[in-house]
Amino acid sequence: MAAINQVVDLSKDGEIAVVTVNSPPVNALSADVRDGLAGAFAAIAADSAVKAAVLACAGRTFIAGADISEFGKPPRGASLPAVQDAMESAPVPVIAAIHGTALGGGLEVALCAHYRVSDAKAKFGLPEVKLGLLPGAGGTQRLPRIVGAKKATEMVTSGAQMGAKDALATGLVDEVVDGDLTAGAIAFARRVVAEGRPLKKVRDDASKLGGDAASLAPFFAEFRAKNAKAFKGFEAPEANIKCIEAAVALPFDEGLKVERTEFMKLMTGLQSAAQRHVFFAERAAAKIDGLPADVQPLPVKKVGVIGAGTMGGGISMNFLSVGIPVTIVEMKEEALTRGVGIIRKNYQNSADKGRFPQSEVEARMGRLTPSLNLEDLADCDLIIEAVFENMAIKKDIFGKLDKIAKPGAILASNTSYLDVDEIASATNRPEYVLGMHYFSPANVMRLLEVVRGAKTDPQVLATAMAIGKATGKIAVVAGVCHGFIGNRMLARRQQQANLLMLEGAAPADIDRVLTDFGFPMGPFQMSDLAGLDIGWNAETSKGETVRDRLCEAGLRGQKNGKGFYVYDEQRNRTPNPEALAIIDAYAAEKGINRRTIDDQEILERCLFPMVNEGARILAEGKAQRASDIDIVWINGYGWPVYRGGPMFWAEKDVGRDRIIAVLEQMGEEESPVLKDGWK
Ligand code: TC6
Repeated sequence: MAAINQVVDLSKDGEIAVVTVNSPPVNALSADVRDGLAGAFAAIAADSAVKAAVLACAGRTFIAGADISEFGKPPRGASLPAVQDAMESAPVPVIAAIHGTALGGGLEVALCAHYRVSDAKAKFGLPEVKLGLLPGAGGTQRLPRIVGAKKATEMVTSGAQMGAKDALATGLVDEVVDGDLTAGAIAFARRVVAEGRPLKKVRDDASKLGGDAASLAPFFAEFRAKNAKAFKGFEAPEANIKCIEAAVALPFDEGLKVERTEFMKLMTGLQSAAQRHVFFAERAAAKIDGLPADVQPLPVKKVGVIGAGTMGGGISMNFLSVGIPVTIVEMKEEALTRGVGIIRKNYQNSADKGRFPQSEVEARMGRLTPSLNLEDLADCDLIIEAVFENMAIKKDIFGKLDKIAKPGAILASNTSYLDVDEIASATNRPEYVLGMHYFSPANVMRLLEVVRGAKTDPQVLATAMAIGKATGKIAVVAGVCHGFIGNRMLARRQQQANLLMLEGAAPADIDRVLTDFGFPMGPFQMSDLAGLDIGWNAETSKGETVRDRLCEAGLRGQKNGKGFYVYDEQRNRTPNPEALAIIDAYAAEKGINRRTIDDQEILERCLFPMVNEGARILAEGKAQRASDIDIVWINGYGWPVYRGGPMFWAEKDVGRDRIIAVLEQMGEEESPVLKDGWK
């Protein structure tokens, strides 16, 4: 085997050349890989003994895309189009041998081979839209020429992957190989040569597009309308659709020009920068600062959950769904039966929607052991407490658990605000105690704040992070402080929203400004959804806050159809005049001078203090890195992913100077980290 460079090899099996990319972890198309491929295909073109070439990859996957870490940097090495051209116009047939995931630029390279073969597990996709981009290396022009414009539109706007079976059916691959893939690809290449099959170029065949511009126009219109809600705020889906329209309407090279123009617009825009930031931020979040490299997570084979309410039930489902048995404990039979019933109902709903077969509902429920006895948690490796937010109750439970749980078992609290160190102090094993803060609904929301106590053992922390990942969560490490990362910042937004409301902004306007920004819901819609009376007590209510007065007037939110809004049977909402009158009267009584407040002030006052709080969290070391804060807000609170999270937005969109200026006007002291910046 001859090395073209350190990441690409060229070898020969008789008259068949084999080009192998070996660039861990995912064979991304870095400058070195592009240079290596360019060198290999130049050598192949110059070697008259070569009759066909196979392009394969070593390691876990075929090329998984362009190297995202190179984006935005000065170009280096051979260009991707040059590499693709060298393959497509090679004098001999080129066969791509695909395993793992052929994604983005990886699939676009494979589409320049004359034939494609794969193993049975291979997956294919153009996920650029998730990075705020479009497949800018011909993917929007070549893919529809194989799978049809309709299927291609779905794939490029969702980033969804296609399995080998469908790839074979659509002609995206020519053969699915059993056994050794490279050997199978070489055998395939020999057949192509022996049969004198043509050098098929995807670009030349428009027969599978599935229609022309006129006949497909209704499809595109419908597709846009159907997905308007999902695409709201994002620039990339529309740009992707435009390119597929160009593939249908224009000759190949003209279509490529449209693709290039649209790609460059996205690539130089803020949305893609934000979404690329999120890609790396998600992966960075899994890394724990200061953890010895050799720390291995402890095995978690059985989980205990205390509390069968909404949180406890949702938390249990995460484990049951991935095959881990759960013992769920409640105090009263009735609450236990109700909680278990809700878990079954949720699974049944999923089965009814066709997400998995009925047998899976039974398999998952079969892993659940309901109990009224804490002692039944004695053999659990991880026990998560999800009861009422009350320190005395939690300490009592942890004291008991300490005696019941086996040595080495991890004791976690799902508290959203309370001091995890104080909870740990109720045990003789504080090193085995931490917070695992889930977000409701806990079986759906991806965020998990893992709260590291002062004494939490590194291995225990690593275990909580690993089990979070294994159950499909994005886990972020937080330090002990009131509300941890997410709720601590949310409190600042809520505080400003309440002040704005008293100073004259209508709740519906505050909600509108935040939903226009990209949040799925504003703070007052959220209060109505959660219930205005959460944590409110009729007996002790003294009418001191607007919330007290709304509750005293019988306004409870969505549950009784009236809160800040009134709701009809379809849950359509309109501002509630009764609530507005209560707010007016309250403000008058407090002597607040009400005024008209513009949208910019609403937005800045709601979000800038949050950013400041994020900076304080960083200064105190309660978050490991600014990007972790972004991940918390995107995955737990609906921050729009195309704005990259609050810290990214502050730094790259608004600018820290503007934030500092507004905070100063508001009379709020800025964190020094906000002044100095963060990494
Ligand atoms: C494109 O192709 C555009 C073309 C337009 C033409 C110009 N680049 O996810 P994992 C790193 S856009 C650089 O944990 P898995 C990742 O950061 C691209 N680095 O592994 C991590 O590094 P760390 C279209 C990348 O097995 C490590 O690899 N392609 C890239 O769970 C392991 O990653 C995509 O969007 C990359 N392209 O999943 C595919 N990909 O260890 C994006 C990964 O230092 N990638 N890394 O933290 C994926 O979806 C997944 O990584 C996976 C493997 C399914 C390939």
